[in-house]
Amino acid sequence: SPRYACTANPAPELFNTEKLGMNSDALIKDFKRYYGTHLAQDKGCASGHYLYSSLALTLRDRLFNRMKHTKHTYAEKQCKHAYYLSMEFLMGRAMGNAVLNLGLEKETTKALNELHLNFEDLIEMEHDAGLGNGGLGRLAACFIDSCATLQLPVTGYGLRYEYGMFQQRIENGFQVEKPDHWLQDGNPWELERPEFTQRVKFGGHTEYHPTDSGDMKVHWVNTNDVLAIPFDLPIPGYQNGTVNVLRLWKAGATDEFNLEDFNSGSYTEAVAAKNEAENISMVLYPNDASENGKELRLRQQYFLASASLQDILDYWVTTHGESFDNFAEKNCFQLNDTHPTVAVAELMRLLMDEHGLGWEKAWEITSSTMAYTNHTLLPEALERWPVNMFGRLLPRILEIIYEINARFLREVATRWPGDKARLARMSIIEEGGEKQVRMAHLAIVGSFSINGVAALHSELLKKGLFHDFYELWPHKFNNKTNGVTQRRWLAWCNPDLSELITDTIGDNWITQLTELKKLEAYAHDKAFQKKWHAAKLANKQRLAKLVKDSCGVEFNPEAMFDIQVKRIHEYKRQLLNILHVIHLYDRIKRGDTKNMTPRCVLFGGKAAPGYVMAKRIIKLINNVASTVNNDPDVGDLLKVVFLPNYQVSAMEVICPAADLSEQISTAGKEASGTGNMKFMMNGAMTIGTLDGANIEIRDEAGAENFFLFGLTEDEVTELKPTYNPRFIIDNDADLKRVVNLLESGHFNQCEEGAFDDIIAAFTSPNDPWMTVADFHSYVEAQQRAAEVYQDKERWIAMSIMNSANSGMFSTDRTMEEYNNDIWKLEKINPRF
Ligand code: HBZ
Repeated sequence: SPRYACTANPAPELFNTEKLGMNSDALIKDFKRYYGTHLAQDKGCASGHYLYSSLALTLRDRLFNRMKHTKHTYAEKQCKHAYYLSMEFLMGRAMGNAVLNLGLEKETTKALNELHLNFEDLIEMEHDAGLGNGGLGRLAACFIDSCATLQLPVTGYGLRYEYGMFQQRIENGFQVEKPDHWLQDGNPWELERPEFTQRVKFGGHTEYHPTDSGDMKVHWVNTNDVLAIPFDLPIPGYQNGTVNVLRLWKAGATDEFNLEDFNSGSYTEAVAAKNEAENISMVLYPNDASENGKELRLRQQYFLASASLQDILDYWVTTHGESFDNFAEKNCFQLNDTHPTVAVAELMRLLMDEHGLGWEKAWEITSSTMAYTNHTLLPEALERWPVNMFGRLLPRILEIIYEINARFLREVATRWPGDKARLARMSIIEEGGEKQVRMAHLAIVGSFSINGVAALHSELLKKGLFHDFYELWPHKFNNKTNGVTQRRWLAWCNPDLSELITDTIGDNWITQLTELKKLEAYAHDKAFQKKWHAAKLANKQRLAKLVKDSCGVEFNPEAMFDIQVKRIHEYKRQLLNILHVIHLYDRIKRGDTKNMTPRCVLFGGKAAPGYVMAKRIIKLINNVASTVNNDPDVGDLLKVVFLPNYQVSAMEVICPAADLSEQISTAGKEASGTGNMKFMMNGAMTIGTLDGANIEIRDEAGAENFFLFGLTEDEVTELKPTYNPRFIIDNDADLKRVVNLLESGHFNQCEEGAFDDIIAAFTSPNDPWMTVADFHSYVEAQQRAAEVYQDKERWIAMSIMNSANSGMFSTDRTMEEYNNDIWKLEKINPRF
């Protein structure tokens, strides 16, 4: 638009950005100006929202100045840049993180005190940015935090969903979904950038026109275009002057769209057409493990890939002109699962159709800049798109995918002549029945690096799912064990423990998490143990208050806090946990309570709205909870809650308060897990299977500081053909009583048959999650944990050992590895 063309020639001093004060006086001055002038508030209306906004805007100024400066420094250095393409960034709240990373904690508190305001109250006003489902989305948020702290030139690209992850209410024990209109009060942390708007094509058809040189030029015409409008979010590093960018795209209607319909006089069609365009970034799909194959989802994926790549290529052309010779040396794209993988074909299209490169050159660039991270082995989560739908929506992209596939299959045929079955297995296009595009195969063929997210997971990818590809290209495969950022997940969310740690070993751990190892020396120090325990107790009191406020149940902070929070999925086995709760309840009812450790069991997590079994499991947990909590025989020995609406800000209260972290997936099913790392860092003990990153957690903590149970991945595979859960139940008196209680309808007195489907599922020989197989071993591990908990000193020592050995689970380490092995970026210090 001409409005954004650079025509004026202002005085150079316009571009000298003033440095803003970082003390409480400067903060107060800005706060008052925002509150009184910018937001026009006065003494009549001290609503929390405007107070929150005034502080947010005050902080944002300091972030944006650094963001601008960081960007200029990158441009000046002409450094290599990496782009993290992800359909999800589960950011949570921004305010606390901004204050911590700007180094303004003391000054902000001081400023607010002088204004008779309370920092915690303002923080609670902020709505979570829930632009993700779970682990994969939160991982993206931790990654960009660590990149900024490591001063790596990395930009995140995602979608600015109008509605984030749904809000979960519990009604009569059932999950009810409510829309999450997180933007309704505005978002002070974002900056709209209309001057970088892009145009994304959909539909239409392709035409081939010969050029003067005799080549064919492809025109993708008659398309329905959608505008992509970027919004930038500042991603601050830890007190280092770097502020990177997360650029989120919002969909908008083009002008012609409106004009055409306006001219033909059809007002309603014009509005409807506008909606169709704007719908693309309307809502986050709430499925975390299965694909629903909806066309709107494919639109979202292409919208993200196309807008982001065009943005990056525009920047390249402005800075380097139309030569792409050095492009691959200066750019790298990390694909967060297959969701943005259509980027492989889109980059080919842009390089060939828009920038005139030939196939070979374009492929050389594409296949040396794309890198793919896999997050799951579950077959139902592997993305496939019907070829018909794909061709209708993205005809040019489908042509390119076919050509990529044809060339790829020739390579396979040369390597394994005559192996038809292998060709069919490896093809990007799945034949037989409705033809499908296999997005994982496109990602593998188009990328120079393919990684899993924990050691076991990466091995299983090579052994199973991607074995054929591993045989062809072993050098592409690597592991990058996940992590979490200790800034949010220890320094920010657990101030009492952080202070104790810093007082003891200094504060280097905030950017060098392996420093925590020094705490080992204090594991048996009585005075230190006492302080460690006091911090944990205070955190448990804070969580008890949250539980009381949201569930009406009293948690006794002296009891063991036994916690499982994560998406509700059969493979994660919340069911196994609730069966153990029923077992404890049964023991209490039978009077078998000698030496029983009082426990408070907390569940939290959302079920995909269409996942019937997961929703039933929530109902079962709630029914068991109400039976247990209302039974006078149980008293303080056992309390159970399902905490509604588990989200990032809830985890900030939960993980500092946990004693026992439940990581109990069927071995071989959880790619990594990251909640397990947050709990460990905050001094919780893990009860877990040998799955995902649990294995590495146990290696680091020491086997004696981990409650291990269950079948290994090999044993699961081996047992499968002869698995007989009814036989196991009949031969385990504890489990038999649990199943009898369930079958008797004890937990569904006026809801006949409510749990029949659950019982049928876990008693079936075809139960893929093998809950019954692990029950006995789980109960034993729980009993060990309960016994150790009674030995307070021992438990505290183990808690310290877990925290002390959590050093490798920082995303700082993960990002160093991505950078050393995949991105190869130079660290840039903007010296703000
Ligand atoms: O990614 C998770 C894995 O289950 C977990 O083990 C791992 O730690 C984490 C980070 O690597 N996967 C997800 O969270 N997946 C999704 O949320 C998802 C979202 C949309 C989809 C499919 C999966 O279409």
